[in-house]
Amino acid sequence: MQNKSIPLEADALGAPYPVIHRRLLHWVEEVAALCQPQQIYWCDGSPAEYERLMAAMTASGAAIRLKQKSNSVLFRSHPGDVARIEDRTFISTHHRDDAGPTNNWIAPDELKRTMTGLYRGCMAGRTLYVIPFSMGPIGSPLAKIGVEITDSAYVVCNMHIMTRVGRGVIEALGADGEFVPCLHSVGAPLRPGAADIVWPCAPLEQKYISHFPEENLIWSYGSGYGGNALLGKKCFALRIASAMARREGWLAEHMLILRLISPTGKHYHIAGAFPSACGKTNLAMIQPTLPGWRAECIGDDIAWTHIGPDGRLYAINPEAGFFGVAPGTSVRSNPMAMATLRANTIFTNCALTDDGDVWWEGMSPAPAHLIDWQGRAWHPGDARPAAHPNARFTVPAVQCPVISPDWEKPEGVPLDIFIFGGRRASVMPLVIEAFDWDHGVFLAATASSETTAANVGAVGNLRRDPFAMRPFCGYNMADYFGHWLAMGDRLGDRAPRIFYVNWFRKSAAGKWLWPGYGENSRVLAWMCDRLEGRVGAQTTPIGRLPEPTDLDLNGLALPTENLHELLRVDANEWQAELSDIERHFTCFGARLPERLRQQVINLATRLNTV
Ligand code: OXD
Ligand code: MN
Repeated sequence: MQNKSIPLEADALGAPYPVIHRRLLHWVEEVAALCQPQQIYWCDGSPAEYERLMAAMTASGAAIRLKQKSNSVLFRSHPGDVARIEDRTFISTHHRDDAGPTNNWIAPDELKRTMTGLYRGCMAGRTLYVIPFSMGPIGSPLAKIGVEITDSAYVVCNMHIMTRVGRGVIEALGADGEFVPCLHSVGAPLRPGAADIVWPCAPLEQKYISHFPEENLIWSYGSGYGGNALLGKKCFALRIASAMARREGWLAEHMLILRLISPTGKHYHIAGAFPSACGKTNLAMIQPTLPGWRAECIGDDIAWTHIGPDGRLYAINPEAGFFGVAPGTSVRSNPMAMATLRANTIFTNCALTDDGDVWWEGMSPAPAHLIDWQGRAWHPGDARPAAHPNARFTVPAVQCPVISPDWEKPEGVPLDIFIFGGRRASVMPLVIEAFDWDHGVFLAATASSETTAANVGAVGNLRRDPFAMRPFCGYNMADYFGHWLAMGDRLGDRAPRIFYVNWFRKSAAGKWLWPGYGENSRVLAWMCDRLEGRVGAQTTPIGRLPEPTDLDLNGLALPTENLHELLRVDANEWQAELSDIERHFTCFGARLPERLRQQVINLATRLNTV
């Protein structure tokens, strides 16, 4: 370590670069006094720093170097620390109603008291790392700064990839710039002389992922898993940022951003919200199969959007890397992701091959022997998966072969289309075009999806996941719907067009009806052609759908009955859906915007008049 053991009382707490921000220095001092680390280390974000930390983690056995991928490593987490934990995630506001019915709530005083008790002495024997980071390119008018304190070198290395870390951020902060303090500890103090374990963390009941949106503050304790520990991502860029965005008149969304380029060279910018592990990364890196169409990736998980000087909505990807789900990623499903992962990647909870590479379910036929994600021998046919279903890769976005040359444009890209969706085996057709903005907000507010392994809990249960933001909205979801309606009013006729998709509909025999992946470009092209008024649609009670002949299916051997089923709107199924939507909205009580109540009435009327 370069700036090793530094006494806590040292001026400026041992930062290797000038820090003139008194509030930041005070906060670091305060946290150090509470958490009692052995030393403090200020990150500079340099490749040398990454290499030193990785070398130390490799030497300790926490990281395994991969022989087949340059500068890449595999980590294996504790088996109880593999995913986000929504049950242990809190939005702590003074009034419970301000967190709303979709969030867990504990009053700030009580939560801080409990967590202060946990933080006391929690970094004993460990290093306190200070990570100054920027969400968005440093200096972009849309970027925001955070400082994460953590006792995990794994977190530091992941933050290097996922955000812009270091000295430049401290310079941008100056003496009194705004930053979001993000405090993280794995919650596993080391007694003097005790050996560390490979993946330190705290038991489930001591894990807390806490947000104080009224003071832009994040406290996370007990988990080293990405979504709980890389605090720039879900905690800052979604939960805290969504609350900031409402106050300041913009949107922080769980969305990929892509640029689709038509055969005539016209650019369409599309932002798409899908729940975790529902194919955002695949769509973000889509390779269109439709002749002449091309796509560039701008982001795969988060979009911050602002109304620009021309009245249009502009989006940036605040992240610098991809923290993607590995299982299911293959040369067929996402060749661009596979190419992105060729080097400089942190893999977590993947299986290890005998020749020193990673493997996961869905990548290729299983090798005859592997070491599974828990370090045990594995053979094809074993009952348990070799990689954890939520195994992840962390990789720099710039390595993506189809990253857009404009992905770091400080002012962002102007959005033409919003897509919402989820994973549903039935009921929801392949694509719906909203009648107007309010109807689009209604489609998004009632989005539903089967749960995935990205959260600890049951997989495959259908739940409403409004805007794919249920786990990430930092305030009352009913107010969030209202904010979207208000943004639509401000955007007027410059608002992006809204669509809803479902790539995951199945036949009665349980087979996928739509091939997905690159073929999704056919649906995207229909959307773009709708914008241009070049292609038709049929009006149904639930929105506008393509007629079978409106989709360009040239070269795709799609059975006619599949297409029919993909575009079928079943009146009985939709009556049941309507009742479920009414139940879903009930939990928001009087806070639900009247305009969404009206949408329910409109849908009921349309269903009853067919
Ligand atoms: C993610 C998630 O990691 O949504 O992006 O869980
Ligand atoms: Mn996500």
